[in-house]
Amino acid sequence: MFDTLSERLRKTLGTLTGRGRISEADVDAAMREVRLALLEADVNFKVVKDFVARVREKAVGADVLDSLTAGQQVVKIVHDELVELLSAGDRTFHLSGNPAVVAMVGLQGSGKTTSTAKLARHIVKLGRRPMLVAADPYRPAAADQLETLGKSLDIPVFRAPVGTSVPGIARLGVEAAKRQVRDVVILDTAGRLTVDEALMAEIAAVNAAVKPVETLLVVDAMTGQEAVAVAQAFVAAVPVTGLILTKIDGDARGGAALSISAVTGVPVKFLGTSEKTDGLEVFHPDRLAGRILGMGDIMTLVERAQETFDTDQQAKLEEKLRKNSFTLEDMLDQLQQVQKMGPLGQIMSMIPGMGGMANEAQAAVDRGDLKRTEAIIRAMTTVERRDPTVLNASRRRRIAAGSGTTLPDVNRLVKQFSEMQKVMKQLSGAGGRRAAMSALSGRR
Ligand SMILES: Nc1nc2c(ncn2[C@@H]2O[C@H](COP(=O)(O)OP(=O)(O)OP(=O)(O)O)[C@@H](O)[C@H]2O)c(=O)[nH]1
Ligand SMILES: [Mg+2]
Repeated sequence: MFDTLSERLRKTLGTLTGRGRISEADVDAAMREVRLALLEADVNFKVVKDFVARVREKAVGADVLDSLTAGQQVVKIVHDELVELLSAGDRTFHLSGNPAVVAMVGLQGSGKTTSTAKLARHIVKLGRRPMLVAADPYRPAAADQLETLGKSLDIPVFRAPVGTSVPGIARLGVEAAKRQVRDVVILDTAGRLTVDEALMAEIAAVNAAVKPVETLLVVDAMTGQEAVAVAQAFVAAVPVTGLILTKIDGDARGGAALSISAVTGVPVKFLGTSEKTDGLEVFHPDRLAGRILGMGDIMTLVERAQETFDTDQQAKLEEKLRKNSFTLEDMLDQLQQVQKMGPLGQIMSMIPGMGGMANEAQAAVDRGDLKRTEAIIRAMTTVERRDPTVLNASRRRRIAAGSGTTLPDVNRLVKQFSEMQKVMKQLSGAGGRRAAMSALSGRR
Protein backbone atom coordinates (compact mmCIF):
# COMPACT_ATOMS: atom_id res chain seq x y z
CA MET A 1 0.00 0.00 0.00
CA PHE A 2 2.75 2.47 0.83
CA ASP A 3 4.84 1.70 -2.25
CA THR A 4 4.61 5.06 -4.02
CA LEU A 5 5.11 7.05 -0.84
CA SER A 6 8.01 4.83 0.10
CA GLU A 7 9.65 5.21 -3.29
CA ARG A 8 9.36 8.99 -3.27
CA LEU A 9 10.62 9.41 0.26
CA ARG A 10 13.55 7.11 -0.38
CA LYS A 11 14.48 9.05 -3.50
CA THR A 12 14.30 12.39 -1.70
CA LEU A 13 16.16 11.24 1.37
CA GLY A 14 18.65 9.42 -0.84
CA THR A 15 19.89 12.81 -2.01
CA LEU A 16 20.80 13.60 1.60
CA THR A 17 22.37 10.38 2.79
CA GLY A 18 26.12 10.35 2.76
CA ARG A 19 26.30 14.14 2.78
CA GLY A 20 27.95 16.11 5.53
CA ARG A 21 27.53 19.83 6.18
CA ILE A 22 24.30 20.60 4.41
CA SER A 23 22.72 24.00 4.21
CA GLU A 24 19.37 25.15 5.46
CA ALA A 25 18.38 25.51 1.83
CA ASP A 26 19.16 21.80 1.27
CA VAL A 27 16.89 20.89 4.15
CA ASP A 28 14.16 23.14 2.81
CA ALA A 29 14.40 21.61 -0.64
CA ALA A 30 14.17 18.10 0.81
CA MET A 31 11.26 19.10 3.03
CA ARG A 32 9.38 20.47 0.04
CA GLU A 33 9.72 17.06 -1.59
CA VAL A 34 8.74 15.23 1.60
CA ARG A 35 5.71 17.47 1.91
CA LEU A 36 4.65 16.72 -1.67
CA ALA A 37 5.23 13.00 -1.23
CA LEU A 38 3.05 12.90 1.88
CA LEU A 39 0.29 15.00 0.31
CA GLU A 40 0.30 12.87 -2.80
CA ALA A 41 0.02 9.79 -0.63
CA ASP A 42 -3.18 11.31 0.76
CA VAL A 43 -1.86 12.09 4.23
CA ASN A 44 -4.13 14.62 5.93
CA PHE A 45 -2.90 18.15 5.04
CA LYS A 46 -2.77 19.35 8.64
CA VAL A 47 -0.80 16.28 9.66
CA VAL A 48 1.65 16.96 6.82
CA LYS A 49 2.05 20.60 7.80
CA ASP A 50 2.88 19.75 11.42
CA PHE A 51 5.13 16.88 10.42
CA VAL A 52 7.26 18.92 8.04
CA ALA A 53 7.48 21.81 10.51
CA ARG A 54 8.71 19.49 13.27
CA VAL A 55 11.30 17.82 11.06
CA ARG A 56 12.57 21.15 9.80
CA GLU A 57 12.85 22.61 13.27
CA LYS A 58 14.96 19.68 14.43
CA ALA A 59 17.03 19.51 11.26
CA VAL A 60 18.18 23.10 10.89
CA GLY A 61 19.96 23.24 14.25
CA ALA A 62 23.67 24.01 13.81
CA ASP A 63 24.72 20.76 15.48
CA VAL A 64 22.99 18.84 12.72
CA LEU A 65 23.82 20.98 9.69
CA ASP A 66 27.53 21.30 10.45
CA SER A 67 28.11 17.69 11.32
CA LEU A 68 29.86 15.30 8.98
CA THR A 69 26.84 13.03 8.96
CA ALA A 70 24.24 15.74 8.48
CA GLY A 71 22.45 13.83 5.73
CA GLN A 72 21.98 10.70 7.81
CA GLN A 73 20.88 12.73 10.79
CA VAL A 74 18.12 14.40 8.79
CA VAL A 75 16.99 10.99 7.55
CA LYS A 76 16.95 9.78 11.14
CA ILE A 77 14.87 12.79 12.19
CA VAL A 78 12.35 11.99 9.45
CA HIS A 79 12.27 8.37 10.63
CA ASP A 80 11.81 9.29 14.28
CA GLU A 81 9.08 11.79 13.48
CA LEU A 82 7.30 9.24 11.33
CA VAL A 83 7.41 6.79 14.24
CA GLU A 84 6.10 9.54 16.50
CA LEU A 85 3.28 10.28 14.05
CA LEU A 86 2.19 6.64 14.09
CA SER A 87 2.59 6.23 17.84
CA ALA A 88 -0.41 8.07 19.31
CA GLY A 89 -2.00 6.58 22.40
CA ASP A 90 -1.54 3.36 24.36
CA ARG A 91 -1.11 0.44 21.98
CA THR A 92 -1.42 -2.31 24.61
CA PHE A 93 -4.11 -4.83 23.73
CA HIS A 94 -6.01 -5.08 27.02
CA LEU A 95 -7.68 -8.36 27.86
CA SER A 96 -8.52 -7.92 31.51
CA GLY A 97 -11.82 -9.23 32.83
CA ASN A 98 -13.32 -12.70 32.77
CA PRO A 99 -14.48 -12.86 30.17
CA ALA A 100 -12.70 -9.87 28.65
CA VAL A 101 -15.11 -8.29 26.20
CA VAL A 102 -13.84 -6.92 22.89
CA ALA A 103 -16.34 -5.05 20.71
CA MET A 104 -15.66 -4.65 17.01
CA VAL A 105 -17.29 -1.58 15.52
CA GLY A 106 -17.14 0.15 12.16
CA LEU A 107 -18.89 0.85 8.90
CA GLN A 108 -20.32 -1.79 6.58
CA GLY A 109 -17.72 -3.81 4.76
CA SER A 110 -14.80 -2.35 6.70
CA GLY A 111 -13.68 -5.84 7.69
CA LYS A 112 -15.22 -6.35 11.15
CA THR A 113 -16.20 -9.98 10.72
CA THR A 114 -12.93 -10.93 9.04
CA SER A 115 -10.97 -9.08 11.72
CA THR A 116 -13.01 -10.77 14.46
CA ALA A 117 -11.79 -14.14 13.21
CA LYS A 118 -8.22 -12.91 12.81
CA LEU A 119 -8.21 -11.44 16.27
CA ALA A 120 -9.60 -14.66 17.73
CA ARG A 121 -6.71 -16.54 16.18
CA HIS A 122 -4.29 -14.01 17.66
CA ILE A 123 -5.94 -14.34 21.08
CA VAL A 124 -5.62 -18.14 20.99
CA LYS A 125 -1.90 -17.63 20.40
CA LEU A 126 -1.79 -15.46 23.51
CA GLY A 127 -3.02 -18.52 25.41
CA ARG A 128 -6.61 -17.36 25.92
CA ARG A 129 -9.92 -19.02 24.99
CA PRO A 130 -12.04 -16.71 22.86
CA MET A 131 -15.69 -17.03 21.90
CA LEU A 132 -17.19 -15.13 18.99
CA VAL A 133 -20.60 -13.51 19.28
CA ALA A 134 -22.67 -12.71 16.22
CA ALA A 135 -24.06 -9.34 17.27
CA ASP A 136 -25.52 -8.42 13.88
CA PRO A 137 -29.22 -9.31 14.08
CA TYR A 138 -30.11 -7.56 10.83
CA ARG A 139 -28.47 -9.90 8.37
CA PRO A 140 -28.69 -13.65 9.04
CA ALA A 141 -25.90 -14.12 6.49
CA ALA A 142 -23.59 -12.14 8.78
CA ALA A 143 -23.93 -14.73 11.54
CA ASP A 144 -23.41 -17.52 9.00
CA GLN A 145 -20.21 -15.87 7.81
CA LEU A 146 -18.92 -15.67 11.39
CA GLU A 147 -19.95 -19.25 12.08
CA THR A 148 -18.03 -20.50 9.04
CA LEU A 149 -14.94 -18.60 10.15
CA GLY A 150 -15.30 -19.89 13.71
CA LYS A 151 -15.56 -23.46 12.46
CA SER A 152 -12.44 -23.13 10.35
CA LEU A 153 -10.53 -21.98 13.44
CA ASP A 154 -12.25 -24.33 15.85
CA ILE A 155 -13.55 -21.44 17.95
CA PRO A 156 -17.18 -21.43 19.20
CA VAL A 157 -19.61 -18.88 17.83
CA PHE A 158 -22.62 -17.75 19.85
CA ARG A 159 -25.91 -16.89 18.13
CA ALA A 160 -28.86 -15.50 20.05
CA PRO A 161 -32.51 -16.32 19.27
CA VAL A 162 -34.01 -14.25 16.48
CA GLY A 163 -35.50 -11.02 17.79
CA THR A 164 -32.97 -10.45 20.58
CA SER A 165 -31.77 -6.84 20.82
CA VAL A 166 -28.11 -6.11 20.24
CA PRO A 167 -27.31 -5.35 23.90
CA GLY A 168 -29.31 -8.49 24.73
CA ILE A 169 -27.17 -10.54 22.36
CA ALA A 170 -24.04 -9.15 23.99
CA ARG A 171 -25.30 -10.05 27.46
CA LEU A 172 -26.34 -13.56 26.44
CA GLY A 173 -23.00 -14.00 24.68
CA VAL A 174 -21.09 -13.13 27.85
CA GLU A 175 -23.22 -15.59 29.85
CA ALA A 176 -22.64 -18.32 27.27
CA ALA A 177 -18.90 -17.67 27.45
CA LYS A 178 -18.94 -18.06 31.23
CA ARG A 179 -20.82 -21.36 30.93
CA GLN A 180 -18.34 -22.67 28.38
CA VAL A 181 -15.31 -21.39 30.28
CA ARG A 182 -14.29 -19.00 27.55
CA ASP A 183 -12.29 -16.05 28.86
CA VAL A 184 -12.54 -13.62 25.93
CA VAL A 185 -15.68 -12.57 24.08
CA ILE A 186 -15.43 -10.81 20.73
CA LEU A 187 -18.59 -9.06 19.62
CA ASP A 188 -18.97 -8.80 15.85
CA THR A 189 -21.43 -5.93 15.56
CA ALA A 190 -23.46 -4.77 12.58
CA GLY A 191 -22.10 -2.06 10.31
CA ARG A 192 -24.00 0.80 8.74
CA LEU A 193 -23.51 2.51 5.44
CA THR A 194 -22.80 5.81 7.15
CA VAL A 195 -22.25 7.01 10.68
CA ASP A 196 -25.71 7.58 12.10
CA GLU A 197 -27.27 8.14 15.50
CA ALA A 198 -28.98 4.75 15.63
CA LEU A 199 -25.62 2.99 15.18
CA MET A 200 -23.94 5.08 17.86
CA ALA A 201 -26.85 4.54 20.26
CA GLU A 202 -26.61 0.80 19.68
CA ILE A 203 -22.89 0.74 20.40
CA ALA A 204 -23.43 2.86 23.51
CA ALA A 205 -26.10 0.42 24.72
CA VAL A 206 -23.74 -2.53 24.17
CA ASN A 207 -21.10 -0.64 26.12
CA ALA A 208 -23.44 -0.11 29.03
CA ALA A 209 -24.57 -3.76 28.95
CA VAL A 210 -21.25 -5.60 28.86
CA LYS A 211 -18.53 -2.95 29.42
CA PRO A 212 -16.00 -3.96 26.77
CA VAL A 213 -12.38 -3.56 27.84
CA GLU A 214 -11.55 -2.91 24.18
CA THR A 215 -13.77 -1.19 21.61
CA LEU A 216 -11.88 -1.56 18.37
CA LEU A 217 -12.82 0.58 15.41
CA VAL A 218 -12.25 -1.30 12.19
CA VAL A 219 -11.31 1.06 9.37
CA ASP A 220 -10.88 0.22 5.71
CA ALA A 221 -7.55 1.80 4.75
CA MET A 222 -8.65 1.87 1.11
CA THR A 223 -11.29 4.54 1.73
CA GLY A 224 -8.92 7.53 1.84
CA GLN A 225 -9.70 10.76 3.69
CA GLU A 226 -13.24 9.54 4.26
CA ALA A 227 -11.74 7.06 6.74
CA VAL A 228 -10.38 9.95 8.80
CA ALA A 229 -13.81 11.57 8.98
CA VAL A 230 -15.48 8.27 9.89
CA ALA A 231 -12.97 7.63 12.65
CA GLN A 232 -13.49 11.14 14.04
CA ALA A 233 -17.26 10.58 14.15
CA PHE A 234 -16.93 7.26 15.97
CA VAL A 235 -14.38 8.57 18.44
CA ALA A 236 -16.61 11.52 19.26
CA ALA A 237 -19.57 9.24 20.00
CA VAL A 238 -18.19 6.09 21.64
CA PRO A 239 -15.12 5.27 23.74
CA VAL A 240 -12.95 3.75 21.02
CA THR A 241 -9.81 2.18 22.53
CA GLY A 242 -7.99 1.25 19.35
CA LEU A 243 -7.99 0.98 15.59
CA ILE A 244 -7.65 -1.95 13.26
CA LEU A 245 -6.61 -0.74 9.81
CA THR A 246 -7.71 -3.32 7.28
CA LYS A 247 -6.82 -3.95 3.63
CA ILE A 248 -3.38 -2.39 3.89
CA ASP A 249 -2.42 -5.03 1.31
CA GLY A 250 -4.50 -3.04 -1.17
CA ASP A 251 -3.17 -0.51 -3.64
CA ALA A 252 -4.64 2.68 -2.20
CA ARG A 253 -2.14 5.40 -1.42
CA GLY A 254 -2.32 4.72 2.30
CA GLY A 255 -1.71 8.21 3.58
CA ALA A 256 -5.15 8.56 5.09
CA ALA A 257 -4.57 5.44 7.14
CA LEU A 258 -1.35 6.98 8.41
CA SER A 259 -3.23 10.09 9.49
CA ILE A 260 -6.09 8.59 11.48
CA SER A 261 -4.27 8.02 14.67
CA ALA A 262 -2.51 11.40 14.55
CA VAL A 263 -5.85 13.17 13.97
CA THR A 264 -7.92 11.25 16.54
CA GLY A 265 -5.28 10.38 19.13
CA VAL A 266 -6.54 6.78 19.09
CA PRO A 267 -3.78 4.18 18.73
CA VAL A 268 -3.58 1.74 15.85
CA LYS A 269 -3.40 -1.71 17.45
CA PHE A 270 -3.58 -4.08 14.49
CA LEU A 271 -3.16 -4.11 10.72
CA GLY A 272 -5.16 -6.34 8.38
CA THR A 273 -2.87 -7.58 5.64
CA SER A 274 -4.96 -10.10 3.70
CA GLU A 275 -8.39 -11.65 3.41
CA LYS A 276 -7.26 -14.79 5.19
CA THR A 277 -7.52 -15.39 8.93
CA ASP A 278 -3.75 -15.24 9.37
CA GLY A 279 -3.58 -11.77 7.82
CA LEU A 280 -3.31 -9.76 11.03
CA GLU A 281 -0.22 -8.01 12.36
CA VAL A 282 0.26 -6.35 15.70
CA PHE A 283 1.04 -2.75 14.82
CA HIS A 284 4.57 -1.52 15.49
CA PRO A 285 5.10 2.12 14.43
CA ASP A 286 8.87 1.73 14.13
CA ARG A 287 8.51 -1.26 11.85
CA LEU A 288 6.05 0.47 9.53
CA ALA A 289 8.21 3.61 9.46
CA GLY A 290 11.21 1.43 8.61
CA ARG A 291 9.28 -0.24 5.82
CA ILE A 292 8.09 3.08 4.40
CA LEU A 293 11.58 4.57 4.44
CA GLY A 294 13.05 1.46 2.84
CA MET A 295 14.97 0.51 5.97
CA GLY A 296 13.28 -2.87 6.06
CA ASP A 297 11.38 -4.61 8.79
CA ILE A 298 13.45 -7.57 9.73
CA MET A 299 11.48 -8.25 12.93
CA THR A 300 8.20 -8.86 11.13
CA LEU A 301 9.99 -10.94 8.55
CA VAL A 302 11.57 -13.15 11.18
CA GLU A 303 8.27 -13.57 12.99
CA ARG A 304 6.49 -14.46 9.81
CA ALA A 305 9.17 -16.94 8.87
CA GLN A 306 8.95 -18.52 12.30
CA GLU A 307 5.20 -18.89 11.91
CA THR A 308 5.42 -20.30 8.42
CA PHE A 309 8.47 -22.46 8.41
CA ASP A 310 8.55 -25.86 9.91
CA THR A 311 11.44 -25.76 12.43
CA ASP A 312 12.58 -29.34 11.74
CA GLN A 313 12.65 -28.72 8.05
CA GLN A 314 14.48 -25.47 8.66
CA ALA A 315 17.17 -27.18 10.73
CA LYS A 316 17.64 -29.74 7.98
CA LEU A 317 17.94 -26.97 5.44
CA GLU A 318 20.59 -25.16 7.44
CA GLU A 319 22.48 -28.40 7.75
CA LYS A 320 22.32 -28.82 4.00
CA LEU A 321 23.46 -25.26 3.43
CA ARG A 322 26.42 -25.82 5.72
CA LYS A 323 27.36 -29.04 4.02
CA ASN A 324 26.70 -27.51 0.67
CA SER A 325 24.31 -30.29 -0.31
CA PHE A 326 21.40 -28.04 -1.21
CA THR A 327 19.64 -29.47 -4.25
CA LEU A 328 17.02 -28.34 -6.71
CA GLU A 329 14.59 -30.46 -4.71
CA ASP A 330 15.30 -28.29 -1.66
CA MET A 331 14.92 -25.24 -3.84
CA LEU A 332 11.43 -26.40 -4.80
CA ASP A 333 10.58 -26.86 -1.10
CA GLN A 334 11.91 -23.43 -0.25
CA LEU A 335 10.06 -21.86 -3.10
CA GLN A 336 6.82 -23.21 -1.73
CA GLN A 337 7.61 -22.21 1.84
CA VAL A 338 8.57 -18.67 0.90
CA GLN A 339 5.33 -18.27 -1.03
CA LYS A 340 3.42 -19.32 2.08
CA MET A 341 4.90 -16.32 3.90
CA GLY A 342 2.97 -13.91 1.72
CA PRO A 343 3.36 -11.98 -1.51
CA LEU A 344 7.03 -11.89 -2.42
CA GLY A 345 7.05 -8.13 -2.94
CA GLN A 346 5.73 -7.65 0.59
CA ILE A 347 8.40 -9.98 1.99
CA MET A 348 11.21 -8.30 0.09
CA SER A 349 10.15 -4.86 1.31
CA MET A 350 10.84 -6.06 4.86
CA ILE A 351 14.45 -6.95 4.09
CA PRO A 352 16.73 -3.99 4.77
CA GLY A 353 18.19 -2.69 1.54
CA MET A 354 15.88 -4.79 -0.60
CA GLY A 355 12.91 -2.44 -0.52
CA GLY A 356 13.90 -1.08 -3.89
CA MET A 357 13.71 -4.54 -5.42
CA ALA A 358 10.33 -5.41 -3.95
CA ASN A 359 8.34 -4.24 -6.94
CA GLU A 360 10.59 -6.05 -9.35
CA ALA A 361 10.34 -9.27 -7.36
CA GLN A 362 6.58 -9.03 -7.21
CA ALA A 363 6.50 -8.34 -10.94
CA ALA A 364 8.52 -11.52 -11.47
CA VAL A 365 5.90 -13.45 -9.50
CA ASP A 366 3.10 -11.79 -11.42
CA ARG A 367 4.80 -12.69 -14.69
CA GLY A 368 4.76 -16.31 -13.57
CA ASP A 369 8.52 -16.68 -13.10
CA LEU A 370 8.11 -18.67 -9.89
CA LYS A 371 5.51 -20.92 -11.43
CA ARG A 372 7.85 -21.53 -14.35
CA THR A 373 10.69 -22.38 -12.00
CA GLU A 374 8.46 -24.82 -10.14
CA ALA A 375 7.28 -26.43 -13.35
CA ILE A 376 10.84 -26.91 -14.56
CA ILE A 377 11.99 -28.56 -11.34
CA ARG A 378 8.90 -30.77 -11.30
CA ALA A 379 9.70 -31.96 -14.83
CA MET A 380 13.10 -33.24 -13.66
CA THR A 381 13.82 -36.73 -12.43
CA THR A 382 15.01 -37.19 -8.85
CA VAL A 383 18.52 -37.81 -10.08
CA GLU A 384 18.50 -34.58 -12.05
CA ARG A 385 17.13 -32.60 -9.11
CA ARG A 386 19.88 -33.89 -6.84
CA ASP A 387 22.68 -33.40 -9.33
CA PRO A 388 22.02 -30.87 -12.11
CA THR A 389 25.43 -31.59 -13.63
CA VAL A 390 23.87 -34.60 -15.42
CA LEU A 391 21.67 -32.19 -17.37
CA ASN A 392 22.94 -32.53 -20.93
CA ALA A 393 21.27 -30.95 -23.93
CA SER A 394 18.81 -33.75 -24.58
CA ARG A 395 17.68 -33.89 -20.95
CA ARG A 396 17.22 -30.14 -20.95
CA ARG A 397 15.09 -30.32 -24.08
CA ARG A 398 12.95 -33.02 -22.50
CA ILE A 399 12.49 -30.92 -19.33
CA ALA A 400 11.55 -27.84 -21.37
CA ALA A 401 8.92 -29.83 -23.25
CA GLY A 402 7.69 -31.52 -20.07
CA SER A 403 7.28 -28.25 -18.19
CA GLY A 404 5.79 -26.24 -21.01
CA THR A 405 8.76 -23.85 -20.96
CA THR A 406 11.63 -23.25 -23.36
CA LEU A 407 15.22 -24.45 -23.49
CA PRO A 408 16.54 -20.96 -22.55
CA ASP A 409 14.21 -21.01 -19.50
CA VAL A 410 15.71 -24.31 -18.36
CA ASN A 411 19.25 -23.12 -19.03
CA ARG A 412 18.63 -19.98 -17.07
CA LEU A 413 17.35 -21.87 -14.04
CA VAL A 414 20.28 -24.28 -14.05
CA LYS A 415 22.68 -21.36 -14.30
CA GLN A 416 20.86 -19.48 -11.52
CA PHE A 417 21.01 -22.54 -9.33
CA SER A 418 24.72 -23.00 -9.82
CA GLU A 419 25.27 -19.33 -9.00
CA MET A 420 23.14 -19.76 -5.93
CA GLN A 421 25.23 -22.70 -4.84
CA LYS A 422 28.31 -20.54 -5.13
CA VAL A 423 26.77 -17.85 -2.92
CA MET A 424 25.66 -20.46 -0.45
CA LYS A 425 29.14 -21.78 -0.12
CA GLN A 426 30.01 -18.42 1.42
CA LEU A 427 26.96 -18.08 3.60
CA SER A 428 25.02 -20.19 5.97
CA GLY A 429 21.94 -19.89 8.15
CA ALA A 430 19.86 -16.77 7.84
CA GLY A 431 22.26 -15.16 5.40
CA GLY A 432 21.99 -18.17 3.16
CA ARG A 433 18.26 -18.07 3.29
CA ARG A 434 18.27 -14.43 2.35
CA ALA A 435 20.52 -15.06 -0.62
CA ALA A 436 18.32 -17.98 -1.56
CA MET A 437 15.30 -15.79 -1.40
CA SER A 438 16.69 -13.24 -3.77
CA ALA A 439 17.85 -15.96 -6.12
CA LEU A 440 14.42 -17.55 -5.94
CA SER A 441 12.74 -14.34 -6.89
CA GLY A 442 13.82 -15.19 -10.38
CA ARG A 443 15.75 -12.06 -11.18
CA ARG A 444 17.62 -12.39 -14.40
N1 LIG B 1 -7.45 -7.72 1.09
C1 LIG B 1 -8.07 -7.63 2.26
N2 LIG B 1 -9.39 -7.84 2.33
C2 LIG B 1 -10.00 -7.76 3.53
C3 LIG B 1 -9.28 -7.46 4.71
N3 LIG B 1 -10.17 -7.44 5.73
C4 LIG B 1 -11.39 -7.71 5.21
N4 LIG B 1 -11.30 -7.91 3.86
C5 LIG B 1 -12.39 -8.18 2.90
O1 LIG B 1 -13.33 -7.14 2.98
C6 LIG B 1 -14.64 -7.63 2.75
C7 LIG B 1 -15.57 -7.22 3.90
O2 LIG B 1 -15.13 -7.84 5.09
P1 LIG B 1 -16.11 -8.21 6.28
O3 LIG B 1 -15.25 -8.75 7.37
O4 LIG B 1 -17.24 -9.03 5.84
O5 LIG B 1 -16.62 -6.76 6.66
P2 LIG B 1 -17.68 -6.35 7.76
O6 LIG B 1 -17.21 -5.08 8.35
O7 LIG B 1 -17.93 -7.46 8.68
O8 LIG B 1 -18.96 -6.07 6.88
P3 LIG B 1 -20.50 -5.94 7.37
O9 LIG B 1 -20.75 -7.04 8.34
O10 LIG B 1 -21.29 -6.05 6.12
O11 LIG B 1 -20.63 -4.60 7.99
C8 LIG B 1 -14.51 -9.14 2.61
O12 LIG B 1 -14.48 -9.45 1.25
C9 LIG B 1 -13.16 -9.42 3.25
O13 LIG B 1 -12.55 -10.58 2.70
C10 LIG B 1 -7.86 -7.22 4.61
O14 LIG B 1 -7.13 -6.94 5.58
N5 LIG B 1 -7.31 -7.33 3.36
MG1 LIG C 1 -19.71 -8.43 9.24
